[in-house]
Amino acid sequence: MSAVIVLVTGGTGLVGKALEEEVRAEKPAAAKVGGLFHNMKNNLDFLRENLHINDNVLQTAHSYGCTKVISCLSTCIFPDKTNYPIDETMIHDGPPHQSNYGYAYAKRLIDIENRGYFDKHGCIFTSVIPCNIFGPHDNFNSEISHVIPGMINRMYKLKTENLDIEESFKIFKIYGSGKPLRQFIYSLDLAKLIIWVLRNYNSVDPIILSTDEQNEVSIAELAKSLAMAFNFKGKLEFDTNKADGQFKKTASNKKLRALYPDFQFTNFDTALKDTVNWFQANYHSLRR
Ligand code: GFB
Repeated sequence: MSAVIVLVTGGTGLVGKALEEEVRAEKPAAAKVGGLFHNMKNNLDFLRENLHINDNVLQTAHSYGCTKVISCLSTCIFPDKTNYPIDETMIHDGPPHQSNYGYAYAKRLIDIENRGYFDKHGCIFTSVIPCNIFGPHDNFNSEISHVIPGMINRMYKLKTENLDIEESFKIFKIYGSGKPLRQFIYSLDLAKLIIWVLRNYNSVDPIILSTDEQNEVSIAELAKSLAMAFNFKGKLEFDTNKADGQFKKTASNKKLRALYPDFQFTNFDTALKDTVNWFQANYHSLRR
């Protein structure tokens, strides 16, 4: 019986650490990722660095005889002007949102390169398309992070600094209008689904790994859930000088549900509270 070696690139990051909890693995480098504001300022770097990483990982995997590779794309790579819900057939149907075109085009080319390795060498190099991911071991640096870790870091600081000010007088700034809609997947759920894909999904065609469409929340609702998780007693206000980014990227998980109907996603508020607790318990050693 040949040994199954699971190589996790990006083993120190959000998804890599979640996968590590699922399987013991090695830890090399995976992708250049970041939130809306980091992408907006650095589209060229997101394009070039991810193109290099993607091609190196796939070329090295092939040269070492890897029989299967699962790459992570993202629901933000889909066309900005599209019909909803988005599904796996729509990746290349039009330009992505201007805010993250570098990352989006680099990730779309993984799908193209996967098909090339399949056509020429028969490799099962495939990809999964998660919605917005959050959880322990994320990058909480509020300058470059995604919305959930960014908000967690900022709300924690608002609560724990300037203790001479009554918390009910403190104001938490939600960047943008709060109107954009997002689906969020807990990193530990995503890790379980990636292991399921490794063991059971053998198509080169990408598969969306997202929570259900009806679980989509607005950024304003997210901020309220986070205030509950922190027991924050202050006010929530919108900083509309900051960009909203894509209004929505509602993705259908119909293909996943058809193949894996009994998968249970962690309750969003429970996952958010677990992430806040992890952040507070690891504040002095985490990436922020
Ligand atoms: O996760 P996020 O940064 O990226 O979410 P996207 C951005 C949305 O959250 C915008 C609002 O509507 C922001 O105005 N927001 C509110 C905040 N407060 C904050 C905050 O403190 N930090 C951040 N970052 N946003 C990304 C893509 O889009 O999705 C990436 O740019 C990647 O390439 C990622 O694919 C998954 O969801 O808008």
